[in-house]
Amino acid sequence: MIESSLKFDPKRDEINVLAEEMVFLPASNQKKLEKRNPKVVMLIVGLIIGAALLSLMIGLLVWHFHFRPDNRVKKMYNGYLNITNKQFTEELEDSDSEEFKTLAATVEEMLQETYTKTDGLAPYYVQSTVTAFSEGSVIAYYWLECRVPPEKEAELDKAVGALSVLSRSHPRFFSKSLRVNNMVIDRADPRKVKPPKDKSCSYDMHATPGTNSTFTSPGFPHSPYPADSWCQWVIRADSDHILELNFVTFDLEKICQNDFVTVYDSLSPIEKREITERCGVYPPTNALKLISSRNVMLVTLITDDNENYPGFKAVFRQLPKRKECRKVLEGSGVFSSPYYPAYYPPRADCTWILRVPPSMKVKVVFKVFLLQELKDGVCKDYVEINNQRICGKKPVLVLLGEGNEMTVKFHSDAAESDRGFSATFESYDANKPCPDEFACTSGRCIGKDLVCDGWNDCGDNSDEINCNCKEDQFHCGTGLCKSKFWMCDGVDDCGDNSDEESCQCDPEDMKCANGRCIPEEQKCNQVDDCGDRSDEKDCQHESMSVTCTASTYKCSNNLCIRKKNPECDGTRDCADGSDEQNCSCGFRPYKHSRIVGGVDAEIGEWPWQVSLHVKNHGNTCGASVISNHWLVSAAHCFQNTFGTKYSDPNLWTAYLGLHVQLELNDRVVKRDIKQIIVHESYNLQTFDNDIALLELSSPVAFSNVIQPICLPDATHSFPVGKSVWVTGWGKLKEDGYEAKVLQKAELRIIKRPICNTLLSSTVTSRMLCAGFLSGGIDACQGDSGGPMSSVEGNGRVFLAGIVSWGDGCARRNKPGVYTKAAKFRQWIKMRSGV
Ligand code: 4AZ
Repeated sequence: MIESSLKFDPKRDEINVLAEEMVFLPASNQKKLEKRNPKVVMLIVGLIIGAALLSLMIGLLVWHFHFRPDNRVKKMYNGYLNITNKQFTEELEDSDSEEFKTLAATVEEMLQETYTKTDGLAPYYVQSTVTAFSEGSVIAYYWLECRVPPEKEAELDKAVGALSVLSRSHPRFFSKSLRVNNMVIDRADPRKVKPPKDKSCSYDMHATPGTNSTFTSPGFPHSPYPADSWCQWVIRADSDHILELNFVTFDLEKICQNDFVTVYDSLSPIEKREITERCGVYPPTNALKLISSRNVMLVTLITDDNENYPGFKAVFRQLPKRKECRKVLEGSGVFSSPYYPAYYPPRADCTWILRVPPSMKVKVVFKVFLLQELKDGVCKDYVEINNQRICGKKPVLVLLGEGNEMTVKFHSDAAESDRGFSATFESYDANKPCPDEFACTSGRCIGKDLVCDGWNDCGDNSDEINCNCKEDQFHCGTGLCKSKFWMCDGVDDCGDNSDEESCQCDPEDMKCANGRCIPEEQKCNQVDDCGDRSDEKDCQHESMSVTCTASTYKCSNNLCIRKKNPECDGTRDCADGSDEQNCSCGFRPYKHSRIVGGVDAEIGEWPWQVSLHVKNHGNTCGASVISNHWLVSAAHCFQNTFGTKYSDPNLWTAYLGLHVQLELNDRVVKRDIKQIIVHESYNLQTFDNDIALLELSSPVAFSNVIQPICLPDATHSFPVGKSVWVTGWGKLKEDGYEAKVLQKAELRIIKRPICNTLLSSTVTSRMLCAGFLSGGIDACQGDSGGPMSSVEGNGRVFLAGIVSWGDGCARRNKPGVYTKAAKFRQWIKMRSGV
């Protein structure tokens, strides 16, 4: 030891080295150097390396502990667990109470113990925070915070996931005083993470028995909700109760990534217990009404930094929890998913035993059917009949039982609920399933007069097969009989195109390679209208400028493009972008229910619909909003008669945003008419040019229920066979009463030559014909002047026509006639500036 220290005196050697280096030796001194003891040299070099290594290590340590950026990311998880050896007390609802704090501390300690001993989680564990308790025995809701290097995130997710599964089967919690039997934990959606102790927009509420309680988003209804907010409402009911939450007003931004409300069937914002996540605007006719499975609910509102909307108003109440959802129903009756028409609660199971007399069989008709389905057709929530599960969205669904008893089961899982179902059941005689009616294979019963009439009334075509075609019918290759009027109309009515082959095409039509005729304007529209693609061959690029013709779209720079209906379709087709200008139209702010059928419109479904009242006479005509102070209607509404001067603007009042006649709520806007401009060439004998413009006394503000409809360009085509909607408060029958609630009907555009054959007067090129030859669906008196709305691919709605005339209403083979709006685009622009 001593020897080495003698040999190794760093100070002395250092000085020597320095002294040595200070002497710049000539090359001849080389030998003298080499003669030095090599051991000493080695020592010196080692010493230098050692010192360098030491300082490097110190540096690294200092950097590591003081300066190194922490690349670990914060990860939050939400969870809850059941504590079986504690009883819930009211004090546990209050996070400031001593009881809450004591139990929270015990649970947090237990979680810390557990998580810091869990493989894959322990190194990243930061803390657990209990946020709430609820009954059952006691459920504790908490956040788990971890910090993890990004590359280990997946590993951590896996460890937490495994823990959740493990703990359910083998309770394994490290606690002396708590017994825990269930734990659910899931990674928190990063958008929904909020520091658990932040109470700046956090509310706790308890339902008051027997009354409704209300809460609103911040500022509602006086100001929009704040930007970048994160709010939560904890709602509770008494034990053995559930909650019903009804958003009576719901008006949020349309893009759910930005602003959204989430409702949970839990007090943790945990995805596995999410009842629904919503944004947009819901009309009162499609209000969101949600039900919890237990006595708690959590509502969160998360908003981003721009576009803030009015928000919501919610009403909630508690309802006694049903012990059992099982019923035996006899004879006939109605039944529905729990709490229908509210969304069904999560985790519900119901059974209905339907019984009819022994000689009969059970028939069930689902009128509304909306149950959550997983993507691949697998059911999440379902109705089960005879071991067969049914889910998704169904039109009217008829099910025939095999015997006089049928068991219908309903099941919903823990998350994502939907509207549910409403059904009726009755008995049927297997030998005579439809007394005095025709029995479809689908189980439906239809009037005998609808059999072999060329219309698929059964839904499965069973009323249209094995028919002897009548004189005025065409025999399709498929065996169906179709009205000869449908031959060569550009629509495949037979299903095998046989009604569209070997046609003599009209001059304005194009003949396809397969013999079919299609309107010339359907050529090169990127849709295979011919069925053999021959109409889409040899097409120039649609946005390329072409020579202007009557059917090409003219951009503002006077160049023409080939693309059909390019206005406001979301694609910039004109080089100057003019096809996408002035597109604040044809938009429906409200989200509508997915329940189809029905004839009553929903509130805000047709926000351009106007009711024109003749003073003291109620609804007389319809009209459409085209700007904030112009309406378009039919000229014949303003034609003077011997008794009345209908052309006098003072006679009229316009109601905008109206849904039910005479129900003038705060959404409805009433305006006098400043001037009426009837088309100069309106022909009161032929109804040609049946169009008029109405200027409002003062402009209106657009709202959820008042919006302008898009006016089609002169070249816009609404092809034969296209489905369109007609709306109004007109007569419900030719000799009947006018409607109170706005009505809607879906029609099909019919080829003009067919209409000319069928109708008493001439259908000019400024008219459109639409309806059903079977009759039953049509516009009628009082609907005149109202819109025929066409929903285009991107959801935008265009004014295809204006209700004009017909031979009576809804008669067989008497379709309705409409003013072709596209023909008057220039005229509207010229006379109103719109
Ligand atoms: C009318 O009198 C009227 N079926 C409007 C439309 C139709 C018939 C009559 C179409 O205003």
